[in-house]
Amino acid sequence: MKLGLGLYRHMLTRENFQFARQAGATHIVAHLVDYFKDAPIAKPDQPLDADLGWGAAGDPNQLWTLNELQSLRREVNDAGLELEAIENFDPAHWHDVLLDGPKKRQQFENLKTIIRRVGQAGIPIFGYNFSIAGVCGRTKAPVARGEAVAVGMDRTCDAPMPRGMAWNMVYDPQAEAGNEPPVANETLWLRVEEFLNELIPVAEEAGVTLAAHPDDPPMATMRGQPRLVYQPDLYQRLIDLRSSPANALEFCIGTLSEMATGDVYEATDRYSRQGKLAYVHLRNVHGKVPNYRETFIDDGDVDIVRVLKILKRNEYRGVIIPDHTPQMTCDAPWHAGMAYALGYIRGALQAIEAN
Ligand SMILES: [Mn+2]
Repeated sequence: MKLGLGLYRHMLTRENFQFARQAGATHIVAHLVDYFKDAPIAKPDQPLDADLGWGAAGDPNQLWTLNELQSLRREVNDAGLELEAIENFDPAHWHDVLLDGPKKRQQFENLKTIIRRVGQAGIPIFGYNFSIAGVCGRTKAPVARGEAVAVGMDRTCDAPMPRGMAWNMVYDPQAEAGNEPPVANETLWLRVEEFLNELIPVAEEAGVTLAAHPDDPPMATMRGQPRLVYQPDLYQRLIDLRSSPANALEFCIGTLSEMATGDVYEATDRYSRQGKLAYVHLRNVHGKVPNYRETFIDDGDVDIVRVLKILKRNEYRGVIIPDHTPQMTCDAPWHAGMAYALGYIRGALQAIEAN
């Protein structure tokens, strides 16, 4: 198993690559979507939202270029690390794939172009989250150990999603007034099936594995919109929609533990045994939707060492990243939190691998 660090777009710097190496990581997972473009505060740790979401989506006419991807990989390699994955499409490039809107055909071509370029740049995995409302409805409070500020959920989120929004970002600020009408859960499954049928053959040819993140928070609906993977069993349905090594999972332990049903250890065993884990998000939480909070890695409901032992037993050899952590009280709250999680995971891996 390999230790990695996930970095948001504004954090893709030489200094942060060095930080990752110093903490024992060998791999980087990079976000290219700029969640923080309109952020009221400079460089927050992870996007939180009011009803209006994280902010503006990117430029619909500007896909990430091959040159941009190659340069990023070169910078990561120059720092002595590997670029394992790009995480998330920009809603500007695929909102009508999620919403089944008029630009769907054109946007499928966007996604195929991106996957081909990612393959050409030698980046093996692309993580995605097939979600209409996206990661929304979470709050932040000093509720982790030692009053560390952490993200959580304390109530359901039913505020309807305005038109012009998808995946918790605004792709059309000029959209007509009103809300995006809710669709049936089975309609969403038809959409993801079409997505897989369009994208998986391209991913196979490009040598890229598509990796699905479960819905975070894993509620059956958010903002009145259905969710896809909000119970561990639903991951199986997604895998079975299209059988391919390129149809895999961005396996998020924290989200699985937040789920109202199922068992995180059973799910880890089931999907790692099938060889379906493209990479792992490893974080800890306390509680379940709609009442949970993220915790330090050694302090939540999940026995992290037990999870790692299951992964080892099933011969998982991929990358593990800390996902999110509470903010530590110091001049570098994000970095301190990540260094703590990376050190913990590295120590646990060394102890497990030695046996
Ligand atoms: Mn995650």
